[in-house]
Amino acid sequence: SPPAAAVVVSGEVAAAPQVALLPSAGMGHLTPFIRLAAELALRGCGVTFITPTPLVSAAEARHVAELIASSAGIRPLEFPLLPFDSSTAASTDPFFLQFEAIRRSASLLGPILSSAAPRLSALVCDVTLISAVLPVAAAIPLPTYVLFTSSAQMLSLCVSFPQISAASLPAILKIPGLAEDLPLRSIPQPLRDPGNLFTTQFVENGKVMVHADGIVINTWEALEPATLAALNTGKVVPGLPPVVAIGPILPEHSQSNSAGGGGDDSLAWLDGQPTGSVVYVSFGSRTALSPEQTREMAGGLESSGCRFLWVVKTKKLDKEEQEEQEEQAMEELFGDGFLRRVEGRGRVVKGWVDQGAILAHPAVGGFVSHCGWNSVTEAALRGIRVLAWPQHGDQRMNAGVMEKSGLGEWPKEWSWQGEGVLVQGEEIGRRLRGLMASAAVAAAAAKVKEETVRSMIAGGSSYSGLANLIARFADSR
Ligand code: UDP
Ligand code: G50
Repeated sequence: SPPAAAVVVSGEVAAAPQVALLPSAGMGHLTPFIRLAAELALRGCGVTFITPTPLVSAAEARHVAELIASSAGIRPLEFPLLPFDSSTAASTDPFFLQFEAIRRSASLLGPILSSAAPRLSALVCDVTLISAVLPVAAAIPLPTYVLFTSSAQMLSLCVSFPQISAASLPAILKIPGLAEDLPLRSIPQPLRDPGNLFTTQFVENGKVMVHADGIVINTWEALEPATLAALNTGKVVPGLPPVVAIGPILPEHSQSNSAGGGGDDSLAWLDGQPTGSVVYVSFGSRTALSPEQTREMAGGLESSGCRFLWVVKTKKLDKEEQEEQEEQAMEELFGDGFLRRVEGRGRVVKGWVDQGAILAHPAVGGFVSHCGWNSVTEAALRGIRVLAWPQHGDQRMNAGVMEKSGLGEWPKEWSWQGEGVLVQGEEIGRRLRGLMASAAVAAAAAKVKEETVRSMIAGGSSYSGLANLIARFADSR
């Protein structure tokens, strides 16, 4: 059906709100913005999608292009960035450097936003950019909402971290208002270094969250009830604006997410596998395992006896991966004869796959995941049990949320990046076999799915959350 031309706000018909969306770098940040754009357009909002250019990864460029081509209702707006010399920055991570490049270009946004036609009612800005963008939007003035692309648990750390001295972090962190302690080993690695670029940004962003008009978050009541309650009753930080849970932001309504899949025929392969039998293995869009750990992973999948679909990444950046010699000794990477021995029950792919469609396929029953937040939400939506193996960033905190929900298991002793310890293939195989054989986990995962779907349909908490948000956008005109 065509988008409604107007929304009803407390009995009156108001003009449709005009919302500008400003994502930052990386698929984990872009994906929820693309989904939110589609949802808002579907519910009658005018949507302007701002793209800071140039983008970091090929995947981002393809997905933005597909969004613009597919949705007539969404207006693209290019935001050309100032040149940024990253050679002296206190990080080498290409995504953190792009956060910084966008942040340093924020002043250019003023004229772009104030001259937008029709006149904007609100801006939704990625959390990684908020401290740089908020003053620019306030000067217009334009009501500004944060989209928090990770868990409520992570949001709690973000808003309370400025109060914790990064110079002397205790081994166990206590976040005000939260019952559970947070071991230092679970927070994003760069935060342990007060001089790291990510830490500087994180602290600045955390400080200004109280000044935003609202915080929109891609989680839902049933998944993180206590944390959301603590955030919304001032227990974590006093004076926080409303934290509106709208997740999981529906993948169905948006584009297929197949952009530039390069003819991957994993779905056809899944068609030939028994129901619930296949373990999908992926560490997301920006995480490569070391060659040694990749070999152990291969050993683990082989010894598990499970059917599997494994997306292998050897480089953090997809552009570098594309340049890599395709023949770069897959055999050498996995160990002699691996591909031959697992033929028929295992499939290894390189490059982009349509993860949303894979997790929705009836043949898929398990997911070895790094617990990027989008991946956790997508697994919950499908009731796919997860074996968590966080690698960096917010992933250990997300894994904790995932495990608490009952969706899966997290072997907490497994190492992550920077610890320099290999997880042995046999151990991986053992944990995976156990997870796939567990009727208890299967039942708990099915329950998570049920609660997740209920939150999204009419009358559900996230459905209402989005409706309330749109009403706020309309009010602020
Ligand atoms: N994704 C995908 N195909 C891939 C890799 C990733 O569709 O080959 C999607 C995945 O479904 C998710 C997003 O990209 O929506 C990755 O975000 P996440 O937060 O899970 O992890 P990140 O890549 O940021 O580490
Ligand atoms: C990347 C990462 C760690 C990490 C996140 C990443 C988050 C958490 C939210 O994207 O998204 C967040 C990030 C940056 C910031 C404020 C909040 O300045 O490696 O936690």
